[in-house]
Amino acid sequence: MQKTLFIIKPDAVKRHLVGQVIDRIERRGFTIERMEMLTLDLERLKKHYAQLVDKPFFSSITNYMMSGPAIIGILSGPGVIKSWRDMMGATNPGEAAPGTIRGDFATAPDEHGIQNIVHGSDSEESAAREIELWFGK
Ligand code: DAT
Ligand code: MG
Repeated sequence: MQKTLFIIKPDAVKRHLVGQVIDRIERRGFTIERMEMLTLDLERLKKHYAQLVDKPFFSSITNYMMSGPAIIGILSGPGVIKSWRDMMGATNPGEAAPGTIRGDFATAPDEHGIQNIVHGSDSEESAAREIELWFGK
């Protein structure tokens, strides 16, 4: 059974969208294996987004991701990595299709950068790495 890390980001928590996102997860039939609310820390965010630390917008990502509590957890289900990414939609909300979480709920990028509601691991390797980073072995 495949597993993936998911995050419901601080903008979604502030905008009271947690229930609607979890509703979509459950309707799709994924199992929530772990789930907790916490304010993400810079040290682990640097590891989580290791491929982006050198980008000019990296501080906008960490400011956003630490701007309030987030929901972080583990989903399991057949093909959950790609399936959850499909449900999330494109990274830039302006390009995310209607019917996707980002397409339906995310706000347009502004001077604070991209705020796009949810995270999902992008491969089996990322999923294993991210699950260990946030939840341990
Ligand atoms: P995704 O979250 O779809 O996996 P990613 O891993 O490439 O996308 O990037 C992680 C987050 O960083 C993304 O959700 C929003 C932010 N981000 C990515 N590319 C960006 C860009 N060009 N400008 C501003 N923020 C960006
Ligand atoms: Mg990513």
